[in-house]
Amino acid sequence: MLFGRKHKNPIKIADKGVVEWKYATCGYCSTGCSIEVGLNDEGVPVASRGVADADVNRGKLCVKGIFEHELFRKTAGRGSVPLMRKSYEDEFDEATWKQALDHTADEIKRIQEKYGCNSFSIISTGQIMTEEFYTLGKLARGVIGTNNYDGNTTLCMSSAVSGYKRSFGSDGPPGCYEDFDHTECLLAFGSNLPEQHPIIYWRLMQTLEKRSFPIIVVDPRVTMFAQKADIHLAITPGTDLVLLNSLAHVILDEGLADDAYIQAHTEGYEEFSRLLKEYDPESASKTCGIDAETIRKVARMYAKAGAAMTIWTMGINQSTHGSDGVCAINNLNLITGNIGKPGGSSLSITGQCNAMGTREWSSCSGLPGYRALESDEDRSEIAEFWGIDAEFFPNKRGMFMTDILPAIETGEIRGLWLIATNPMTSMANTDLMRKLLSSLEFLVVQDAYRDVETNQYSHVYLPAAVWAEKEGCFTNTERRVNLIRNVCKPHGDSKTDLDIFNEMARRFEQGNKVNFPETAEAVFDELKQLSKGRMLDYSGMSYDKIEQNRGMQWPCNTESAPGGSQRLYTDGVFQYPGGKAKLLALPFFDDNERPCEDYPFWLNSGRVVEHFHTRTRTGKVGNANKFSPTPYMEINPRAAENLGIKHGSYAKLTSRRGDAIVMVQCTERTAVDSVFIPFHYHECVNRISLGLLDPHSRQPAYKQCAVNIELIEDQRAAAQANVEARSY
Ligand SMILES: Nc1nc2c(c(=O)[nH]1)N[C@H]1C(S)=C(S)[C@@H](COP(=O)(O)OP(=O)(O)OC[C@H]3O[C@@H](n4cnc5c(=O)[nH]c(N)nc54)[C@H](O)[C@@H]3O)O[C@H]1N2
Ligand SMILES: Nc1nc2c(c(=O)[nH]1)N[C@H]1C(S)=C(S)[C@@H](COP(=O)(O)OP(=O)(O)OC[C@H]3O[C@@H](n4cnc5c(=O)[nH]c(N)nc54)[C@H](O)[C@@H]3O)O[C@H]1N2
Ligand code: SF4
Ligand SMILES: [Mo]
Repeated sequence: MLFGRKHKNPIKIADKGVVEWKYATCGYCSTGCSIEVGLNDEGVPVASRGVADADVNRGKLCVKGIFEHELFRKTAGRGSVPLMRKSYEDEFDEATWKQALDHTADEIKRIQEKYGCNSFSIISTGQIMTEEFYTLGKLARGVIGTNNYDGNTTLCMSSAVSGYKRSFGSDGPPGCYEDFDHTECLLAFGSNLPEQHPIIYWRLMQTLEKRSFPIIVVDPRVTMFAQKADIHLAITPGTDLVLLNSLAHVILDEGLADDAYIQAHTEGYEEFSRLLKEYDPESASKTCGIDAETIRKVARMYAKAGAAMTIWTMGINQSTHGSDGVCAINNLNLITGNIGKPGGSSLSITGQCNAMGTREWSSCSGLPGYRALESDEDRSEIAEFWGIDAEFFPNKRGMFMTDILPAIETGEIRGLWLIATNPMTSMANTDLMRKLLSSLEFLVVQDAYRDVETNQYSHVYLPAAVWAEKEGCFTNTERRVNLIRNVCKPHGDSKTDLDIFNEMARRFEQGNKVNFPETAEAVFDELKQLSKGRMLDYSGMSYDKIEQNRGMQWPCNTESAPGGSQRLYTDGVFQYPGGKAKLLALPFFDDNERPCEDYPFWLNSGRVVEHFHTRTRTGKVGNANKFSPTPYMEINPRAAENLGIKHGSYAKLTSRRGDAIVMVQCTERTAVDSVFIPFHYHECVNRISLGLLDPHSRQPAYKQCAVNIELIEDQRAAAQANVEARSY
């Protein structure tokens, strides 16, 4: 047999007939890759490519980005006209935009008049443009006037937001990808970077080719990242806080802390160090499952490195101690002086393409530009800018998404507007979600796809344009604002989210007093004015400059470096009055549902590289869907053998909430007492997940609960049930 390139056919790159490339930013994850979409001579998008001179991705794209142009042509399930019906049990009728918007506005007014302003709720997303977020915020807070307005970022980033605020006095990730080039030690908590942020991982690998430094991955599962790590800490689920406290214990105990930094830039040391005494490695190891010597070793490596950084994702955020976990990471970096310096950072790896944009500008948790509803000054400033009465704003934020949905059951919430989020599949406890959404007096779903599961219960469906059918900005993990140029026109008669918000505003009396600019660029100019002089200063940016620089990092004024600022807190001055960061004493309480006799396995859930979330998009793109079209579970071969379950067969999982059928994949990636299921499939893991809430961030602990696993006798029926569970 012959091997080697010499004997193979040369690789041929198909000529797609591209005559023009248009600049955009990828619409899936928060890495923020610059992408170009190629149009043929008929103006049809036929190819995608990474932008070579973009600092983020340097010409690369992952498996999702490289097929992104297919979104425009794979239109199965896309919404092309508005739909309406009296009850979710009826069939939909097609409607004009005027009918659908008039009816929606009437229902909002009716519900607000009858039950009070806050009984109508709005839940949005991390996946529309910043300009759209800002406009929606203006509409929700300044015109409709409901305080029960939040986003799906509560399922995703709210622990990071809350943790940053508690430690530093403000949200805002302080570091950047370039920190990899300077760091001497990288600690990663609950992040599967190679699959979920493939291009950030590739940046890391590029650095490692030139210079070696230790990578320590903390994850109960042997992920691709764990396999690449120098040290993998297979932690007991839900106990990261204990490990973090213990690392800090060793650093203080062995005199490895940066005392000068602590003295100059932090407060709260006394109480913090007092609590840490309880977290000696021997005691901690009993809870977190990492042996004492390893804890000491990692603590020493981290503290002795010239610069060390921590990254984390959902393994920390989606936990009953998510916010505390983030603060503990910040504690670790404050006591070692690793904030705001090259290679020294607490860098939360963000989730959705514009999860940052919503934090900055949507007004979900406050007012635009990291302003707070709780501040008299901020309320007056925004009221004056929008031309409304400051009294119109509440002086405290309302409910989080995870409290809004249960409040349907108590009658506190009567009507709901869902924008680009699919809680029927993404929230824990599917049965409860079905009951809640089906009992609303009025549900309006605004989504690019009409086959999105939440639409089963809507009264009105508003078809939205997707990604580069629109124009606007996304902010990525490293605070880089990047641009999406309009590549092609919206599908069918769908409208951009910006147009939908603007049209809705006109249907309210107050909406005609407030200015709602029509183009994304004009909205950008408006929010830019509001950013001037603030931490998230955009004032040095413009669409053209953003495109030229392939994204610009805030803070960015006219005097900043060409691409903006790489890091925050370089001067050690934090956002709390007085400028000091807080070292927080964070006791650990074990409040998870744990495996027991009836439900002997830990259930962990997350993602795989080829799919994005609830698959409304990647489920339609053949090159993404073909890798894992079927709901499946990773289980350790020894556990499977004990249960008499074979690789490739179907098994039934049961929890206190419900049951689910999955295909069995035997792999050593999971420990004998735990299983892992990707959450991308409807009627799957969230039928059984629990999602206890973090007390500070109200984020669900999707990653921990207890389940039982059974062999299914009738495999044929199970296969059928499994097929039915995939809606595409
Ligand atoms: N391909 C793809 N990429 C994506 C997405 C997608 O859907 N598909 N979604 C984007 C979004 S919105 C997000 S939020 C990110 C999520 O990105 P990640 O957080 O990296 O992805 P997950 O798979 O949800 O979870 C990460 C890891 O947390 C681990 N974990 C579970 N319990 C614990 C624990 O107690 N402690 C620790 N330390 N770890 C634990 C899991 O085993 C898992 O490997 O990905 C983004 N990128
Ligand atoms: N068990 C378990 N559950 C989880 C998680 C987990 O790890 N485990 N992770 C959680 C996390 S981190 C997240 S972020 C959530 C995600 O949960 P969701 O936000 O519910 O999931 P998506 O499928 O991304 O939903 C986004 C919707 O927006 C639509 N859309 C896309 N672009 C546009 C647009 O431009 N305009 C409009 N109007 N619509 C658009 C899509 O078609 C899709 O229906 O899931 C959470 N749920
Ligand atoms: S890494 Fe994220 S932003 Fe980059 S191409 Fe892949 S999905 Fe898109
Ligand atoms: Mo997320």
